[in-house]
Amino acid sequence: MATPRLLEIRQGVLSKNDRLAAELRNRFTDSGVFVVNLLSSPGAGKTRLLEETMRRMRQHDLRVAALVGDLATDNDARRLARSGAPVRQIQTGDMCHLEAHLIERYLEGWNLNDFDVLFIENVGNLVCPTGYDLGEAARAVLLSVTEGEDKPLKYPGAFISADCVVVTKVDLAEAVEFDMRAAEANIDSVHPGVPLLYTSARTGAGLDDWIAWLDARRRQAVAETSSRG
Ligand SMILES: Nc1nc2c(ncn2[C@@H]2O[C@H](COP(=O)(O)OP(=O)(O)OP(=O)(O)O)[C@@H](O)[C@H]2O)c(=O)[nH]1
Ligand SMILES: [Mg+2]
Repeated sequence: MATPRLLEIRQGVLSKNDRLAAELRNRFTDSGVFVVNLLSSPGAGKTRLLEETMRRMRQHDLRVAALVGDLATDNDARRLARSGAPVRQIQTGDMCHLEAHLIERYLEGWNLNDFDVLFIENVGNLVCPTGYDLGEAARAVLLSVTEGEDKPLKYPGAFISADCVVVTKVDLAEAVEFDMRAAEANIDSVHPGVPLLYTSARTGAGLDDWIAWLDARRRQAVAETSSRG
């Protein structure tokens, strides 16, 4: 058991973001909301995947909400709000990632008990968001087939931090001569064993598997919380 002095030192070492993220994580756990942070390079298909995911989850009576980060515009929030779910846009100005204090601020006025799942779409960037914990229970990193197979090798940090990797836009794989086996080997070399999912938000391929993965993680989180009493 750590002494109070040791705890003090440990807390001092934690960055401000990490402390705030830990507080958020406790709030999310207490409220029973499962929080997913989505990371990818710009245009990999985060919003399109979320549009489909949120629509389908709502059809299954899951209460979903989303926060979405971009440097400018509220385009993505407007797209996601079409699902009928509560959505808020976070405009970061010149910041290429979301931070825990922004999540805290943009949650104000929402009752977390009203949600089963909260999605956080991070700013499109495979570098900056990686080191910023937002208190999420799961982090999904998207790799679209149009980016090329080598991105996991070039931007390993994001893939190492992932709880799952979603290969998106698989309907375009053949047209862009995407080498799926090479991509899988690259992902596995930076994060051995990470769960891989394959989706096309356009055709609907793989969406059931993705939603089943989310659901399994959510149920696991709920079970862990209730076993802690
Ligand atoms: N063919 C095809 N196009 C897709 C798919 N998913 C997304 N797109 C298209 O790819 C483009 C970018 O998709 P978005 O969902 O806006 O990507 P994003 O990651 O949210 O982009 P940022 O928020 O700007 O980083 C849009 O034109 C989408 O319609 C897919 O599965 N198949
Ligand atoms: Mg987007």
